[in-house]
Amino acid sequence: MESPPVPGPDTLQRWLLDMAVIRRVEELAQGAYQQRKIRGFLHLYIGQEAVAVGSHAALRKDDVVVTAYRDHGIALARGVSARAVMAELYGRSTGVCKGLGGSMHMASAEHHIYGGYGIVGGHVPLGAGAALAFQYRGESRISLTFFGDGASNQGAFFEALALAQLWKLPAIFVCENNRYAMGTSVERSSYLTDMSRRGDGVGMVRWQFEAYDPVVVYENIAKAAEHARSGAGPVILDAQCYRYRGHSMSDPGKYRSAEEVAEYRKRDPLLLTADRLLAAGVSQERIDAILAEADAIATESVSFADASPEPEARELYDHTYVEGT
Ligand SMILES: Cc1ncc(C[n+]2csc(CCOP(=O)(O)OP(=O)(O)O)c2C)c(N)n1
Ligand SMILES: [Mg+2]
Repeated sequence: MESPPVPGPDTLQRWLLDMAVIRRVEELAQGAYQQRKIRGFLHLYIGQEAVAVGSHAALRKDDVVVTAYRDHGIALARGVSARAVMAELYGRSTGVCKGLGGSMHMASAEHHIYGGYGIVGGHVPLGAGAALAFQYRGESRISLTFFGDGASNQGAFFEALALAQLWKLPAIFVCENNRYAMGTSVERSSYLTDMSRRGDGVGMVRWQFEAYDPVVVYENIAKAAEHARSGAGPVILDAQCYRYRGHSMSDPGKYRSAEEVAEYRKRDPLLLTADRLLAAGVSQERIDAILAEADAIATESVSFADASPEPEARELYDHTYVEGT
């Protein structure tokens, strides 16, 4: 397989902006949660931004992405606006799911992100199903399903792999291996910690890579996408990453040390991308301007969400089934 073209400084600046928007949206969402403006669950993506942005860059617009509940960053990377994500977190009618989905259920047919699911591992068959639809209809689209290291021990996940490989579905399965499932480290839950090896049992093409730098993510997902799109069958990847914040807002994070988090922060996706830009001759002033732009986009999304109306009670049963069929 040929290597994809290395992204130039303009592309890298866009990726830095996209990752910085994700981070600021998450930081501001955390603040809004503490003010009780956002209720329910809130699982932040901070630290994993390179996975979402690098993957999106390697996909076509109409490829389908499916993920679990740590989904805000992935929706943003797919092109859902900061406004629509923040308003969804606030439960407002201007949200991407009209305020009825909330944090764990970001979905947009227009952006080809098919959720956002709370049942760990339960969504992996949906990614295989989307790929089956593409194969059945003779389309050259692929699906990319994200899941966690914790989900890699779940039954539905294994069943999806078995059928995907048997039918050579145009699917990529990407484990966002952020080292923890709630408070349980991957070493405590799994004998094999490279989750791509879950594919060995069914004979699936697989590999592991470090997913802190969006360029590296892009290169790996592009190779997997080329393989899946060619009709050669699915690919399973283990993307090594890290989340800086707790599992959800109620997690004090006592199962890991501050030193460990600090160690991973040295591989921060925004930092690595800024370093790449500096090395390419882009000025620190320009990088600061990108970060300021991200802050403005995220801040404005909060004002938008705050000013948006709540859905009406009568909408409770709407938007569940396809209408007019
Ligand atoms: C079937 C099922 N079992 C348990 C839970 C409770 N639960 C929610 S998140 C989670 C951890 C999953 O960790 P991982 O797959 O690594 O994803 P991450 O949170 O790290 O993104 C668990 C056990 C659930 N939601 N669904
Ligand atoms: Mg995890």
